[in-house]
Amino acid sequence: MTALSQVNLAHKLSLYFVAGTMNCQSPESFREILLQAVKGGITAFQYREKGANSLKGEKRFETAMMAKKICRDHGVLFIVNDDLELMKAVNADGLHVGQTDGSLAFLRKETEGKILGVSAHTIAEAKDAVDHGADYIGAGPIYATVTKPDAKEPVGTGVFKEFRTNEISVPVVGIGGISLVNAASVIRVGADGAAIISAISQSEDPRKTSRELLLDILNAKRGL
Ligand code: 3NM
Repeated sequence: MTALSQVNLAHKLSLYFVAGTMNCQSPESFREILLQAVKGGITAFQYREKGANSLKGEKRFETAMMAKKICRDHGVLFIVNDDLELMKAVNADGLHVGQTDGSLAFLRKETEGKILGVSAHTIAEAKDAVDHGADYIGAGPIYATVTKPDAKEPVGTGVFKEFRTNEISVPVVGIGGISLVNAASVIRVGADGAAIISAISQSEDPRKTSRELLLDILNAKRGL
């Protein structure tokens, strides 16, 4: 990826909503929540259909297609979590994988021309991901989270500075426990974006929350 497109990607990852139907009150409410989040100004969306009560097969495919259309209609980046076949089937903008989701060398080859994001909890994992051609890193959990049952211990906000001083040059987004309370601080300490599940999916007003998150994040990026 060129330096210029890295700057663009860092901007497109500013407010990164992550969700599957199981993160919403019902599978039916998923569409409305995504639509509201998009109207509120999310810049990227990751379709993460995972764990208990997640959709499989045709329903999963149809939901991904619907989500992609909403994102494309509004210029929002559309990334699929940990499902290479689904990413290809819906022609998403990219794939996001964790540390146990397969060989990065293989995944990088299979996602040629697409964005590849990798979750990293340590500097060694982040370096390995960049060495394998990851386009961005998801660092977390930054704060404690109840959304991911198998989440590791929080790494804290020092991780962004640590990654930068260790030559991680690709954009880095924080994930885990990020909400209106702390999104700006995550940016101020060096994150390029905030990846968020519950603060948007569980909000009483996902559009308003997304709008407020975006303003906080963009202001923090401008040093305001
Ligand atoms: N990945 P919330 S933490 C999906 O540490 C995910 O890699 C994490 O949910 C990681 O915004 C997490 O509700 C859950 O805290 C984020």
